[in-house]
Amino acid sequence: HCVGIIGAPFSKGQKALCPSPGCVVKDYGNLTFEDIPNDEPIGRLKTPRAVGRANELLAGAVQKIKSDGNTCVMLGGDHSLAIGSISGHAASRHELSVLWVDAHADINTPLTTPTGNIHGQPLSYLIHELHSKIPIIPNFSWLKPCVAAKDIVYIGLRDVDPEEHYILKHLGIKTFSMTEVDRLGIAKVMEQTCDHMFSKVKKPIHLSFDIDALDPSVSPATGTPVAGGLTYREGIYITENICQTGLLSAVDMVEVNPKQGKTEDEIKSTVNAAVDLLLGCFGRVREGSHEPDYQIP
Ligand code: DIR
Ligand code: MN
Ligand code: MN
Ligand code: MN
Repeated sequence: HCVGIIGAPFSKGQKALCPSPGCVVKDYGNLTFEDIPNDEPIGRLKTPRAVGRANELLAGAVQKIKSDGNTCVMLGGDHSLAIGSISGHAASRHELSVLWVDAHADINTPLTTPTGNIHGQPLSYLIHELHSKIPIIPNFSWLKPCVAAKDIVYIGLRDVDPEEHYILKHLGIKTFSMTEVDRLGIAKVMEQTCDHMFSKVKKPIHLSFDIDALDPSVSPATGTPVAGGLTYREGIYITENICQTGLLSAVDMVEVNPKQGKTEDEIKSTVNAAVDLLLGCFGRVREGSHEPDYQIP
């Protein structure tokens, strides 16, 4: 099978990486997002038209990669891009499981958002159960909710707004905050994540990985770092484990932002972590590996 990579250098809702895993990689290039003049806020929502248009473009690109039969890797860009990535993925697959690895819940609605930033809202636009809470927004008319609350699992939460916390509880969404990671350890968290995702039918998995899920000591070059995050090893364990399910169908790697790095080392560490997480998604294992036909010379 082949991995299709799409670059989405877009940051209005809040670098291209080149992994070389043991699989075929097809580069679908970078999307170009035109500027939208006079993109005035609507209520608190910032740059809604640009975000809507960018996600419409991205949804089409992801749908194409999936219809080509490839696993899709979307390199962001901020997490508002999950709106297009998950929509495009869902358009070619009946139902998805979404694993959201993030310090934040990103489930504010346009009415609950404290900041107006759409990177804090993508899940509310995507979840069937919240459909009635989403107002009409210009350039979002193409969007239809496509995931069920029961098909979402979070790992890494540690900065959740009160309104978001209510929504998570109200919809009964499965969450493993950093408290559960501390209590259970990452191996049990992944066991329970898989139990939850595979309780009925085995749906394709959409992994939406916000690099700020990792501790800022590992990935400082990101817009909204939060102390007390996943270690590098916990992050890699998540990706190795998801790879093993054989159901990984699309990955977002988002909020990697070299411009937020204070030093070259901060940027390197962040990008390096993102690359290693992606390699984990596509079969790199820490025990090492070899070709099936290898012989000792
Ligand atoms: C906050 C912060 N909950 C918001 N969210 C962030 O803006 O909705 N998401 N930083 O990445
Ligand atoms: Mn996020
Ligand atoms: Mn985040
Ligand atoms: Mn974000």
